Amino acid sequence: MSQQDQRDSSRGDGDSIRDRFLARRRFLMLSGSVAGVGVLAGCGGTTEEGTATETDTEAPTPTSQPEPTATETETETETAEPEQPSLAERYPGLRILSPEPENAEAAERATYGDYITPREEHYIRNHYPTPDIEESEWAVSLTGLVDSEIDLSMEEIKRSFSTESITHTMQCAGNGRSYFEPQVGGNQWTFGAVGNTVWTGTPVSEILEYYGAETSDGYFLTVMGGEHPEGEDVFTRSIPMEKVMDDTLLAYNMNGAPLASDHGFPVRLLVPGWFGCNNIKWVNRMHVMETMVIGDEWEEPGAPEDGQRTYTHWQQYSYRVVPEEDTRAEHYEDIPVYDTREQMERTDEIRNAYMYDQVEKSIIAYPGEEQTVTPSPSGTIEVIGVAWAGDDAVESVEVSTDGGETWGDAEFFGPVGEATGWRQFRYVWENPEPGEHMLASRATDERGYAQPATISAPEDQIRGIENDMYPWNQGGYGENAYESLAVTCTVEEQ
Ligand SMILES: Nc1nc2c(c(=O)[nH]1)N[C@H]1C(S)=C(S)[C@@H](COP(=O)(O)O)O[C@H]1N2
Ligand SMILES: [Mo]
Repeated sequence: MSQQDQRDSSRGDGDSIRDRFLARRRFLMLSGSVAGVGVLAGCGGTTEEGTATETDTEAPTPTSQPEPTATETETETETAEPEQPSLAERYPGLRILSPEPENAEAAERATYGDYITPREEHYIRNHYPTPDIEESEWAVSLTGLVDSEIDLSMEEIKRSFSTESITHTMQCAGNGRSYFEPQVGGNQWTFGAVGNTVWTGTPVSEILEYYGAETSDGYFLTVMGGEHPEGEDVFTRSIPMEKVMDDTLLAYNMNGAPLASDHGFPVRLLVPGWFGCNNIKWVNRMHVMETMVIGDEWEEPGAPEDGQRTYTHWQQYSYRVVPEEDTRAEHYEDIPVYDTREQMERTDEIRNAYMYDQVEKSIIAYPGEEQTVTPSPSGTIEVIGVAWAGDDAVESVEVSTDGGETWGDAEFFGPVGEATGWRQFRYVWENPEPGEHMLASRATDERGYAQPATISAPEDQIRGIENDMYPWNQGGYGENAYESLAVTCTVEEQ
């Protein structure tokens, strides 16, 4: 069955939830009571039917939009939409990289002094404008290797299955990209595209089991976002079934509150411990399959123009460790190991690692960059920060107060949650000398993998972490060298 046929068959039955939504929407339209109906989705992930359609005038406009129907235009002019506060007004703790699409990171290192990152300080990474979605109109379709293809309403997702919470350190794979030399393209994230929050939602495993999906190891759940403007690649990731069945959620709640639109309202995928890109926002389709999305079948259907990669772009071309010498990443149907660090150890089998499970990393929150600090009455300075290693636990953190020459052990403090949330650390710096110092932190995970010192040069052409160097790569992904996050501070005379 081709992908197109599968989509068509998922729309075929006369009384699907989607049909009921359409009927209700039509009714509301006719009765004139529809006000700012959000994106009409649950459309089996098609690109032919508009997704990011009705945005108000203040909201970012997609680069290309489907023609609005007469009815929609009338409805829009009749309804005065309330003005949306700007990104900066909504998130005072963020440094804005681009207002449209919204990209912003934590502005201060002080964000990394707390266990839970408040919403106002959690980074935002969008490839396309944030869609304006009406929860009651939204559906997530389940297609592919399942007993019956269906559309799930938000009500069913929330109420028909169990509810679970998990702490997850989410980091954009591009965090630290600005430290690559020579510079690579894309948003120049420094340290701030990472945050630790509590996510609540439905275990995807329960949904898959209930609808008779193929859930054996080796299969994939390909998950798609519904916000791409017409003609743009669908934000799609293929998540290995082992991980899906282990702890992946369809999350609708962040830090105990409903998701903000920017973070994926009404529902996003939450892949604990894995790089941000896997955590698809505004999910509208989940497709069970034997391989990752790859090849023509996933590029042509629905591709409005030549050169469009539709479903494969964000899985196969982007989010890969591509050294200077490669023209592009090698595409695979499956790989023998998913952990990103382990992929980078097996570069004979996996030429360009995929950004899945996050690599070990840490950041100092205090003292901050260029900060002048005064020792305590007993003559010490407490260095604090956080460390994480994807879905592996952090084993230890060391701190250097002389730019990496010598190291001392830090100790953990603060709440202990799942391994997928970060750990807070403190290091008591005894008898700091007045003057300037360079501080660094180095995390080691439970498998013994430690942060390297530096980023390699492109000429090194390395594909994994070698000789204490993180591989320079064309996309600037996965950076975790401790020197790039070192802070310079000045100790004052007591
Ligand atoms: N549909 C969709 N999902 C998406 C993205 C996107 O652009 N579209 N960006 C991804 C990337 S690259 C990251 S790092 C995280 C960011 O999540 P946040 O904005 O909630 O921090 O969302 C991921 N999910
Ligand atoms: Mo990202």
